[in-house]
Order: sequence, then C-alpha cells, then structure tokens
Amino acid sequence: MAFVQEPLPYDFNALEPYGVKAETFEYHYGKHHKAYVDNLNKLTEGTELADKSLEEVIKTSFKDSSKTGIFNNAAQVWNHTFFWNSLKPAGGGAPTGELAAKIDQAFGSFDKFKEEFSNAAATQFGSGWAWLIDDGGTLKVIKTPNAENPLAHGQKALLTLDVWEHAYYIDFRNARPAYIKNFLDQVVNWDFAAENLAKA
Ligand code: MN3
Repeated sequence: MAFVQEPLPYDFNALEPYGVKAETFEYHYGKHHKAYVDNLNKLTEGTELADKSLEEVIKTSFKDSSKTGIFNNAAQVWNHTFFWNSLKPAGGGAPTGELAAKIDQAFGSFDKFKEEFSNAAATQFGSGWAWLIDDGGTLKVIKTPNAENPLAHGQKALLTLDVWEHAYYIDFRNARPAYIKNFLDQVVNWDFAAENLAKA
C-alpha cells in the first residue's frame, strides 16, 4: 500500500484574502509536498516499511542512521499535512477554553506565547519548523531543523509553522518575520490546536 498525499483541507485560493496566494499552494502543496510523498514511496517500495503507518515509519527511521532519507521524506509528508491543518481561512485571533488556559499557564499570557513562538520561528537557522507542543501536560514552543518533528521525539504536536524558505518566498520574498506575523494574525487555526490538545 502506497503512502498518499492527503487532500488540502481548503481550496488553493481560500487563503488569498488572508495573505497566502493560490500560487503558494500550487508549488508548496502541488510540488514540494507531492515530491516528499513520491520519494517516500520510491524509497520504501518492496520493503517492510511500505506496509507501516506513516507515524510508525517516522518513529522507526528516526532511530536508524541508515534510514535518514526515508525519515526526511516521511517526516516531511507528515509535517506538511499537519501544517495545512494549522492554517484556515479567516484564522488568527486567540484560542479559547482549555487551550487558552494552558497557554496562559505555560507562557504567562497569549501575547507572551506569540512572542516566544515568533522568536522560535524567526531564529530557526536555515530550514525547519516552529511548533507548539504538549510535552507531558506542559505546553512548550520548540523549533526543529529540516524534517525533524515532535513525533520523532515522542512529543504531541498541537500546531506548526513551516519556516523553510519555499513556504514564504512567493508571498513574502525573504521577509520571514512578515510571514510569521501574517500566520498569527490571519491564518492560524486554533480549532485544530484545540482538537490536538483534546486527543489522548
Ligand atoms: Mn514546506
């Protein structure tokens, strides 16, 4: 059974009014994300990993230095699907309920969280990801290089932002801070983060 690219949870042009062009999804979803899926299928075809879940492939290959290529592609497949869901049209605003309470508890306030998250996303040198995670009941902001993700470390991801240059070059050119601000102001999907927090 081959690994499949999950459908984008909205139309390519759904985020146009909120700072993210359809062209970004044509490249980022249509070419970059698709290439990770295609590469993963090529690398695992005919091996025992081909029949494992994507999550199992990520956890297994992360610990095996002979499987770096498989890890990189598998994690990038998962990371991008998670990232598409971390965005929504007319997103932004502030979380509510238990998620809001846990953010206040961990960071002091929502503004402090935004500061810490923005800082992590801006200072990830080169390619990588910024994450809000639930680490054994405590919320944390972390950044990871390249394809690395919380799943590989046994942590629960709540939300992510792709800070590879390919994620923002069409909309914001080299201005990563403007891309981060637009994410938090206009497209971040707090409903998705709250759903992840509620999962066992
Ligand atoms: Mn990307």
